[in-house]
Amino acid sequence: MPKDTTYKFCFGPWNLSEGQDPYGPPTRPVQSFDWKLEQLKKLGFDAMMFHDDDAVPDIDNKSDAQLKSEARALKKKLDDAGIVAEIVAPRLWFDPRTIDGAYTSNDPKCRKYAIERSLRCIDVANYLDCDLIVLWLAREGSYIRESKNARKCVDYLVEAVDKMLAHDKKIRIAIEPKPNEPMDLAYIPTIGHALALATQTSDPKRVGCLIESAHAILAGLDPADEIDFACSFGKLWSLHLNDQNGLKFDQDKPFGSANLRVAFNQVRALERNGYGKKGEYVAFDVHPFRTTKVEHWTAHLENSRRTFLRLVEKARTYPEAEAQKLIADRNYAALDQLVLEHLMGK
Ligand code: XUL
Ligand code: MN
Repeated sequence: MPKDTTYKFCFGPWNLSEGQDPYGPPTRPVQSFDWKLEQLKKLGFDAMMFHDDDAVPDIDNKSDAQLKSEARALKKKLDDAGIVAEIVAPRLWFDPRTIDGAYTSNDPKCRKYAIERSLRCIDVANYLDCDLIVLWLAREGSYIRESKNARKCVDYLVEAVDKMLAHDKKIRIAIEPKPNEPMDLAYIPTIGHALALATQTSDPKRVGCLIESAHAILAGLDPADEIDFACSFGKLWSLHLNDQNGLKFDQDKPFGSANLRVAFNQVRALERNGYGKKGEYVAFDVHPFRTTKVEHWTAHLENSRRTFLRLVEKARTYPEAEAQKLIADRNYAALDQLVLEHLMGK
């Protein structure tokens, strides 16, 4: 495998999923967290990303003391394995209180639950020595527009983020936008929305974003442009690379699987912005195909990293001078072919 020291790699326990989808049960036996951590270490990844209840299962039924002791036990396990906790994300889409949204639910009791759960998520992050919370705003949107007041919902989102910022003066928050699924339409569908929301909060410096390739594609955008946009604000603090074949359910395919050129351009964007140099991780939010056999369970992660590293080589060996000449001559047909030839190799 190509070697590179610029980038550190990460995935979450959910990326070793068991194959269940809305239409069928698991296709691989359920595995323990310890097994997943062991795979991560064996594959030579550097960090693990967590939902709050990946770290402390059944978190809502645990006391603060239990939360502390379980999170600390996990931290020890990670230390022993030499693995860092990259991010912690509150899972705000499972509990019955989040049926109609979490921070943007019409029911004030439900909004209160969502905020309290998020503050506990920050506590978990602290015990894991992690200063980055990711907010995937899963149910912050609507199925029908008339069911919620979208103007009020923006205020609710700002209020929730402000409560988190006040709870811990060092915590940073990265918003992970996604335009749809599970909602018909989400309130924060793109990086532009996420960064605009950040400016409304009490401490915009501590609010940034996470780009997921598939989510950008679902929004009809090019993930490379999203990367450049976020980086121009210094706001790209985490990354979920994967792939997506057009506008359908969120596929979380291996990086580069659907469109190698789009993947190449993401890597070029990361390279030109120096992503990773401030300690940011490259995470793969990819899932095994449902058909995957137990013995091939980690292949999508290894393959994504391999493709990423090969594309780093392609980005670094891109014939820049030749490309610049073609750009100066506005000969984009030749430029187009230059890119394809470079990707195809000899
Ligand atoms: C959902 C998604 C999540 C987040 C973490 O589409 O990508 O896995 O990355 O909550
Ligand atoms: Mn993701």
